[in-house]
Amino acid sequence: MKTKTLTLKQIAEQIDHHQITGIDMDKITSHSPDITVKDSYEIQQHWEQCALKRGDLKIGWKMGLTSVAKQRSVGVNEPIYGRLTNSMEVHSNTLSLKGLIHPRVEPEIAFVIKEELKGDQLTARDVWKATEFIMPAVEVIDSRYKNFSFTLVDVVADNASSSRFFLSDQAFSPFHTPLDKLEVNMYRNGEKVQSGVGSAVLGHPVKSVIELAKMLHHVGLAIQPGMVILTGGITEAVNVYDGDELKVTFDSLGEINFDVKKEKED
Ligand code: OOG
Ligand code: MG
Repeated sequence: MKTKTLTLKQIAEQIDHHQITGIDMDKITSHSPDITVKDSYEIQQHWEQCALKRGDLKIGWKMGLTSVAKQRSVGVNEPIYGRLTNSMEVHSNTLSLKGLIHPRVEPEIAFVIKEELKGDQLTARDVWKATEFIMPAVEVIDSRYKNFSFTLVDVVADNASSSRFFLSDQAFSPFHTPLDKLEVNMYRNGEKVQSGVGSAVLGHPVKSVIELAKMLHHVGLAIQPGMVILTGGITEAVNVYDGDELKVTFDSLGEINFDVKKEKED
C-alpha cells in the first residue's frame, strides 16, 4: 500500500490550507491510515498554532456529535470537540459562501464561561456556577473532506468541521429557561426543515459542557474564563446555498436570521 508519511504538523498545515481556500480534500486516513484519535487532537492543536500565527484569537470550544440525530447523519457515534477562533464568528446577517465548500447549518446553545472549568468529575452545579450567560447560536459546519464523508479520526483532525457561527444579539441568564425543554425550529426559505428539543444534546446542553471539560482534562487542558462553548447541534444540519434565507427560532430565547450569499456584499 502506498502511504505518505507526513508529520502531524504537516497534516495540520494541509488541512489549514483547505480550510482557507475552500477546496475539498481526500480524507487524511486515505494516506495516513495509522493515525489515532489522539494524534487527530494533536493535529487540531497544530492547526490552532497556524490560525494564531495568522492573527486569529482563540475564543472558545465546540462540542460536536452530542445528539443522536447528528451522530446518525455522519456515522460517527461519539462526541468530539473542536476549537473556535474569532474569525469564525459572523457579525452580520449574511453568511458569505466565500471559502466554504459544502456548508450546513445547525441550531445550538452557546455557553459563555466566567470561571475556569477544570476536571473530569464536574457536576451541572459547577457549570452553572461558572456560566456568565447563554445565547442561542447557529453553527455553520463545513467538512473539508470530499462528499462530507469521514471517519472519527478525519473529522477530529479537521477541527470537528468548524467553519463559522452566529450568536444571537441577546444573551440570557442561564436560569431564564430550562434548556432541555427548549424547542428549536429551523426554516429555510420559509419552509420548516428541522425541529428539535434541547434534551437532544446529551439529555441537557449543560452535560455537553461537562463532557468537554472532561475530554480536555484528559489532555491536561481546561475551559478558561471568557470562552464561548457551542454545545452541539440540536437537530441534523441542513445544507445551505446561495440565496437561501434562514430563520432559526429558539422559543422564548428569540431567533437568529440570516441570508446566504455567494460573496459578501460590503
Ligand atoms: C461534525 C461536527 C458536528 C455538531 O454540532 O454535532 C457538530 C460534522 O457533522 O461534520 O458540529
Ligand atoms: Mg455543531
